[in-house]
Amino acid sequence: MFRRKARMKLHWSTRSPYVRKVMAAAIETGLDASIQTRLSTVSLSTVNADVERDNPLGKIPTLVTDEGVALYDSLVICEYLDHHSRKGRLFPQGFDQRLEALRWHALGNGLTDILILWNNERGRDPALQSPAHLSSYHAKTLATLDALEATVDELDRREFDIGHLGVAVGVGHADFRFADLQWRTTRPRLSAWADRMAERESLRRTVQFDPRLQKPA
Ligand SMILES: N[C@@H](CCC(=O)N[C@@H](CS)C(=O)NCC(=O)O)C(=O)O
Repeated sequence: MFRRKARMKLHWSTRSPYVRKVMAAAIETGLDASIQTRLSTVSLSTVNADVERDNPLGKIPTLVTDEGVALYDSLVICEYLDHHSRKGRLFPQGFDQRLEALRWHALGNGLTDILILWNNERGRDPALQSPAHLSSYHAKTLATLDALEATVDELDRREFDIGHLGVAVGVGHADFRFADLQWRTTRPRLSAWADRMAERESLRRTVQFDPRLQKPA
């Protein structure tokens, strides 16, 4: 059969949780084969000129569509893919359902944001690290994981959407960068839910890895 030529370009890396979310959304929506990934290394303290040409924010993921339009951030890209989907629906149509999905996504994505900031802070020269920032990131991470432990059954009752993806990527990033946190030991419901999510094809095929430290399983 004819295969659609891969024409969309995605600034991508194996380490980024936001990229993971977009690639998982591409798999969920059946559009992954239409995306050409381009390894783009970014950090808060450097500028990647190649990424900046497509996105002045210099962030990944950035998707350049068939028409040459650059899209960011990850949630916008997910909605674009969902709109062109031949398969699932990640963004519910009705307002109430959509708002609920976006709220769950915001919680999971907010967790990801905090973990990224925390990992950046603790990766700085110890003399420059701010104890106040480190302890605030720690406290907010634990509070978010506790809130998810208390409410994940509600999420579990919903049909899979962008909310599940946002939360699964957030807790996945905690596993990836903060194994030392051992968040699972006191949060059995969230841990079991995360394990079930991780079996989903889109999440199985997008497990993060750091090529400097490890090879994919
Ligand atoms: N809100 C953005 C966050 C993207 C983001 O911060 N990506 C990181 C990589 S994981 C990045 O590009 N960092 C470089 C920078 O912030 O300059 C999204 O959802 O796409």
